[in-house]
Amino acid sequence: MRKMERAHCTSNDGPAIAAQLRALVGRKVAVLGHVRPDGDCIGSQLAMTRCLLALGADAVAVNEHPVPRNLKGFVADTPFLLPAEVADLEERVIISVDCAAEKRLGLGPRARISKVDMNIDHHISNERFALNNYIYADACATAEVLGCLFLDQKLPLDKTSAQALYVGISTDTGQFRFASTSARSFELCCQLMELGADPAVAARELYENEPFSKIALLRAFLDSLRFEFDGRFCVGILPEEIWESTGAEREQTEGMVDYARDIEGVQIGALLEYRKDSVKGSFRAKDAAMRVDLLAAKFNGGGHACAAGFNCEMPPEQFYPAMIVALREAFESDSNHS
Ligand SMILES: [Mn+2]
Repeated sequence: MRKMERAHCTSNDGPAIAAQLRALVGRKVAVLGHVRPDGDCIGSQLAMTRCLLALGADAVAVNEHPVPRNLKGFVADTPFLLPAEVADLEERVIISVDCAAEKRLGLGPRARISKVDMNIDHHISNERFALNNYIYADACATAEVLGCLFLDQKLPLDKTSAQALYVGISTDTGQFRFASTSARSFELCCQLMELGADPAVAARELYENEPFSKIALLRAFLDSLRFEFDGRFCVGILPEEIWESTGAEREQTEGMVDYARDIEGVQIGALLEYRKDSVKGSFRAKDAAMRVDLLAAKFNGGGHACAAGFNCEMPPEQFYPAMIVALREAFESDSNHS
């Protein structure tokens, strides 16, 4: 295996991390991710678990929630288990990947573990809840951290892991579009391809295998789009009855809000899920200056400057006017600054 040519996040810590992983030979290990796992979480858990198995550890990947349907095809023979399926979770060395806060490990795993031994992540907000914390906010994905580490330290990285790490990087960078995408990300993906990663196969699994219920949900969302503030804000609304009429699952709203944000002239896009007495939603901005995290915070939510979500105990007919008031403040302070 080639070494990475470019200096990167784990250049300094790599030998120490590798030594800790190699010392797990013969030990029982659980590799945890975060609740509602995404491509980077599953890809990172998968590669870490397979690496440890190849080193001779008894490793399993454990998640509060099952592997999402569009990621199942990448798992192959990797042991992904729910907490209830791991009788000896209490006895295992715990490694968490891609998880920014201890509570994001989920109630199931947290009820069974007393400490986290190693925490590897790329979220700047990581709460450093483990005994050993390796956080690299300059990496586009946890999969990038692990890919660089495994290649540099000559740790086991098979074809299944190469594909899963590629999936983690391509999904966490919005298919190599976000500002976090670096020359190093591409250099790593080049090496992952040499190890057997296949972007076309990955894309087919990820994006070209959608259940029709998801497209029906998207159609309803697009039909509902409306504009406020002279086209600077675009919002789509999913009513409570939509789940029954389309047969869609709630997790299938993933990525839908982007359609509202992506429209020419729109600065903030939103997706609202109306329930009887509450509203769940997400905001997306093109520019971090819009600070949609502060907007979401007004409705019991939070997140990043460009991407935030909330779950607000307020009936929809009260919520909408309250949201308009909050947006007016956001847009007014934006025009003052520009
Ligand atoms: Mn990630």
